[in-house]
Amino acid sequence: MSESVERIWINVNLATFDRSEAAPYGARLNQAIFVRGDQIVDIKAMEQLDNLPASAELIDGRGGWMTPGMIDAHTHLVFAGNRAREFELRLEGASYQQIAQEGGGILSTVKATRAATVDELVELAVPRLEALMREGVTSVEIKSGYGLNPEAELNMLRAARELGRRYPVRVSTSLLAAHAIPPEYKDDSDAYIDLICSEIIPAAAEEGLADAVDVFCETIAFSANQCERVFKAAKEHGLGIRAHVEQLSNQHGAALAARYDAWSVDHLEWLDEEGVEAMAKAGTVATLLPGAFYFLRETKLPPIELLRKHKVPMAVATDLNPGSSPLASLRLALNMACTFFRMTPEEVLAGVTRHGAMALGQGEELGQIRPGMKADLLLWDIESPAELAYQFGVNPIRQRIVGGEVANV
Ligand code: DI6
Ligand code: FE
Repeated sequence: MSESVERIWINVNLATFDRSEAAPYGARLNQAIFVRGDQIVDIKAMEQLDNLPASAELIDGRGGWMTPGMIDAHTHLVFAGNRAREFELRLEGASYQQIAQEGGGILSTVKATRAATVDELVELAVPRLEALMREGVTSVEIKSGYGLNPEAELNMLRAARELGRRYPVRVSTSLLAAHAIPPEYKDDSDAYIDLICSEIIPAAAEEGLADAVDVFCETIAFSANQCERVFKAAKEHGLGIRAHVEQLSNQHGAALAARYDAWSVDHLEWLDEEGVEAMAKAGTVATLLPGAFYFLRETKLPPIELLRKHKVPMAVATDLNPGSSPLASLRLALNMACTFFRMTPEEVLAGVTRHGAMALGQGEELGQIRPGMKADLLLWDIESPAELAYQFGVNPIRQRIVGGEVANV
């Protein structure tokens, strides 16, 4: 397809999520949207349309709603094995932390993932990725973190990159080597951090496999000091920074990551106001993960009011992973963020568009409908945008558009 192809969607209502639009959802009713190549080039009200370029392809939206493509800014969708047995154990009374401490949990997924080839990892991830795409995901972040040695960590990222080449979806990758302490370093987690900083990060950067690094800052994983070393190494290699923080306890990881200009800090149930202030100052996004909150039956709520008070942008993501959030539906995550966290439909939808893009360091190109942005768009058979957060289990998507091309799944 040549760069100059122009497509015009007419008769669409736009939920632009453009901050300069005053209406809720940045809504503009009855519009035409002009796309050239992979970019949005113009938006006009239908009544202001005069003669349209004869060469353009016209697509009639028939009064449907268009939103930016949905961005799932936190997933672990590349992995092998499954944790159904652990689910049974938890239902018999074991806790997530207990299972982790006894060598189950993340480490059982590590065993299966290390044994898989890159091709196998890709094949296993396909149904998860397709499920997300079918519901409107056009960008997805994928983490490593079940390899925990140089070869297996890089293989996970290779699988993630391969998924992005095979499918019409933008894949952004995070190196999460600091996810759990590997069995080989059971008694010397500092030596594993050395390995991450001196070998794994440089190799991932060299091969262009990682857009960012991620860490799990938690009593059952890595200390704030250890995470800081990873952030320093990431900075030296020009990688973005994100972090799992304040999920099960308050280790003050959010404030630390914000000091390193993190794009996003995620989970945040135990976040305090000091952390929120640090995030506001740094422009770090709060990525909320209601799937993990639900599946681990957490009761401590993330401090939504404080995040609102300090105007911290909030993203919402699935955290799709085998242990704490086996959730391959961003639409259901939207609903959960409303029901559990009392976020509004407008907030959660901004969380998978404008703020999801910011959480990936891509806020200048993705997540809003306005000229200059990439034409990643969804056309929905709905009467109001709130329906996308209200209902789940039905899929009112009519068209999925990535980089200006219709790419239905
Ligand atoms: N927090 C989580 O909820 C996931 N990782 C993390 O750092 C859990 C991953 C797993 O249990 O496999
Ligand atoms: Fe996660």
